[in-house]
Amino acid sequence: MNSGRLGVAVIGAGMAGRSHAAGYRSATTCYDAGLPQIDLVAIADVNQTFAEQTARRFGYARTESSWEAIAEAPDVDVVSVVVANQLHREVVLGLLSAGKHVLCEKPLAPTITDAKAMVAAAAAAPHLHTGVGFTYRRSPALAAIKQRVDRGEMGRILHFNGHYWCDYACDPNGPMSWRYKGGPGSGALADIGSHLVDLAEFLGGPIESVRGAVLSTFITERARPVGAAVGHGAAELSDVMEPVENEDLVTFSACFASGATATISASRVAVGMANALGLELFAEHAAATFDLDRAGEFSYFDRAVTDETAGYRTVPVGPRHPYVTGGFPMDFPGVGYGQNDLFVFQARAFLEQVAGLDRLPRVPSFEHGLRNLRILAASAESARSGGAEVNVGGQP
Ligand code: SOE
Repeated sequence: MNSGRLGVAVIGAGMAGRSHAAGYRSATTCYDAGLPQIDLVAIADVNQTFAEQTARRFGYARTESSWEAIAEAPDVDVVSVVVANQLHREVVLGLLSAGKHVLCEKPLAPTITDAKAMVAAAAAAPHLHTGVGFTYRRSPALAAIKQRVDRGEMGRILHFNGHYWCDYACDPNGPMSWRYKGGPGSGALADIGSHLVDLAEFLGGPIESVRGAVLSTFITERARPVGAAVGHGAAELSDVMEPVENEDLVTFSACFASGATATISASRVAVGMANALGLELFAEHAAATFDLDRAGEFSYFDRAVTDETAGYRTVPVGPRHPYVTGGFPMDFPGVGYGQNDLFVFQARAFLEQVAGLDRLPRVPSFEHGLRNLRILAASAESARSGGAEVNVGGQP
């Protein structure tokens, strides 16, 4: 790496790949100077049409048709891996071997065995930065709630309740894609539940065990698309039906090491809820709630307020809160932001990490990604055993 320059590439030009590509481009303009020169070098995808559309749209210099071409590119230093979960291990290990810094999308891998190999490869290359793309922790509102937890102002955490409800799988005529492949726990639990599990630990600390899990699959087969299916999109369908191998809905409880409890539900069949993430955090002295549909604010209840103004109050996100000052062009209180901004803050944090600046919270490590998978595995195991309590540490 030339210390005065970082070359960036994104492998995968689907929905999330485009978000990473846009994030790196915007990361060069948010916050003050300090980053070295960032060159948007390449977008790689086996589908050259997708790669070219994304490269042109977000200003990347060229396209590649394979991850190997990115690994071999001397002008690439930082790579986002945004392909199907089943490909994460092969691609990430190849990039690390080629000396690239790697930000891998969540979940880290489809299996704990794969994730352990990725953790080992990262540990064997301590000069390279690696991380997992849990973007919701970049929400200024959630980061602000986390600050109050960490300062002890809320007191002992008692209960985290979270939901992440999508409806991308509601349509039985939705095409088969990688999201519907893999064993129990690789569906809604891995795809969207992994975000919620990350937020539960982000706010509540380590989760020790899972119990009462139920995995449900309502649409059991889907038609293979004629062409490529991108993200959650529709596609022309063939007449070949394939079995859905994982869950549409998951609910479970979890026990934090602190003694607190989490109640979690993740669904990809929550009709009408395209991307509804919300949580409530109840503690000894206070409580906080967040709704992604109103991402520019959070609500807060403080037991110390006993006069006639007692009650939940709406806190508009603003310059006092993380990521806002310098991150948004307009940074006054109540400024709105969306999910795409979270990819900007994530990209900025990773670029700063690689550049040795470290002014933003680091991206979660591969070890954290492995831990996240162990909790998902414990949830799937709890479901297999009729809701029995399963220790996270007990996962292989
Ligand atoms: C956030 O972008 C997210 O949860 C993705 O991580 C999932 O893969 C997608 O299915 C829904 O949106």
